[in-house]
Amino acid sequence: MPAIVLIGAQWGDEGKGKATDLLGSRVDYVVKFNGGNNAGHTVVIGDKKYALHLLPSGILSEGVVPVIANGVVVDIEVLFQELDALIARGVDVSRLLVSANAHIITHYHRTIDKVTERFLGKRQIGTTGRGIGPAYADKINRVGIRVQDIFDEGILRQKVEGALDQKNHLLVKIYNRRAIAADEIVNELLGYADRLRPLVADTSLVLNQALDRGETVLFEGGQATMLDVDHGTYPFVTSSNATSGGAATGSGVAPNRFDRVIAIVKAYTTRVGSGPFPTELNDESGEWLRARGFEFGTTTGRPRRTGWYDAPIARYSARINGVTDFVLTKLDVLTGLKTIPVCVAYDVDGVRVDEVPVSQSDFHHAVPIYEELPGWDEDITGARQFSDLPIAAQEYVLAVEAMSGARISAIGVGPGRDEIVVRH
Ligand code: 2SA
Ligand code: GDP
Ligand code: MG
Repeated sequence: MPAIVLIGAQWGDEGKGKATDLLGSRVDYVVKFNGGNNAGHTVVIGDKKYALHLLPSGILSEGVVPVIANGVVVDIEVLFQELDALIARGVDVSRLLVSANAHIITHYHRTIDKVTERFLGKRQIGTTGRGIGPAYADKINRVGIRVQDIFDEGILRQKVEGALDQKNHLLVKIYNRRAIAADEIVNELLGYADRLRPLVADTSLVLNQALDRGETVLFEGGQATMLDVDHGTYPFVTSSNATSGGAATGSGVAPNRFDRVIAIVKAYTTRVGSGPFPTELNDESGEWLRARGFEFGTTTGRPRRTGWYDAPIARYSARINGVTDFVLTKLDVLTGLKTIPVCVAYDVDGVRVDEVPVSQSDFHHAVPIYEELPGWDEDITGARQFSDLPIAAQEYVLAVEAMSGARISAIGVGPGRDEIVVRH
């Protein structure tokens, strides 16, 4: 399995960090190809808990080369803070590589993210406020600053001045904020150059050469399918391609080199931020799921919205991403329910719809059609084989698998590194 893509099937926080960490011992490179420090991946190793934002989860695996590829937006201050925090905990971070083509999140991107959200009022996206959208907007507008620009003061100054021409007009005239001086940004970025220089590489070349040697590369998606800027619930999405196609454009590794696409899917559904969510529960069941699953943002601490499993979303993910395997996580959270509702289709204005509707307004008012599956009471956190699971839990997995469009190859039964059932 030389090139594996691992992505989120729903709205994020499915447990991608744990799944990446699990595969870590068997891979040579772990590549982050989209997003930035809006991601929040929790990895639990023994009694230690790590929350990673910008760094790929593979940084915790000995011998793995973690790579921040060209598709990522990098807040360099955050990068060094995260590295320092790991160094203080004894993690070896010396192998990290950062693409020379990755774009940089600056102070003005963070400011614009926050003020735009405030001005949107009721229509706000519920962003993480990390400057992600404005940094990608600059990339597409061709006024972005790339990692390589930091090593050429003349170019850097020119680019920052160009970007600020537009931004300052917006900040001062529209948002009533103070103008940002180019010098302030240039000096801050130049201050990072010496520490950053040894990490910077042509990561597309490095990764393709590794694949040529038969080494294994894992591409770890940030956010998830339903937050993808093209395939998610636009405009309530992040600003990058979190689907498997993003692994190719975001890394410079061609699509025909990918062997497997693993989608992480939670045994129920959560979402942070605004936007449609058909199976959302605004009652005690939703509270129960949030408390049992500890559903609070890893980056912002925000309570996550919660709801039942949505099979049309899983099927949509299987299709958009070319999923070869699902990892079904957090099955243990459902223990104790008498019956478990699973959404099998939607009712849209009195018509049964089996797929995620292409019309956003249809999706907004889609009403889930549920099938009730029997629950179980037994503690399943000690299960390691499929046959260790109670029959009702086995049947839940098989029923969900039959509706979701790809094989469920592993099942999460707890947050710990070893709390997993692998199906052979
Ligand atoms: P942004 O900041 O521009 O990417 O926000 C746009 C939308 O994308 C959602 N988004 C996320 N959803 C779930 N998890 C994310 N990461 C953190 C976590 C979130 C946190 O792992 O818990 O801590 O709050 C993540 N990142 C972005 C976001 O909610 C907006 O809906
Ligand atoms: P990511 O963004 O997809 O990496 O997911 P997060 O780390 O933001 O959120 C997933 C949360 O679920 C983390 O707190 C994990 O430790 C936890 N987790 C992962 N898999 C399981 C599981 O199978 N069972 C339980 N109970 N927790 C899990
Ligand atoms: Mg997360």
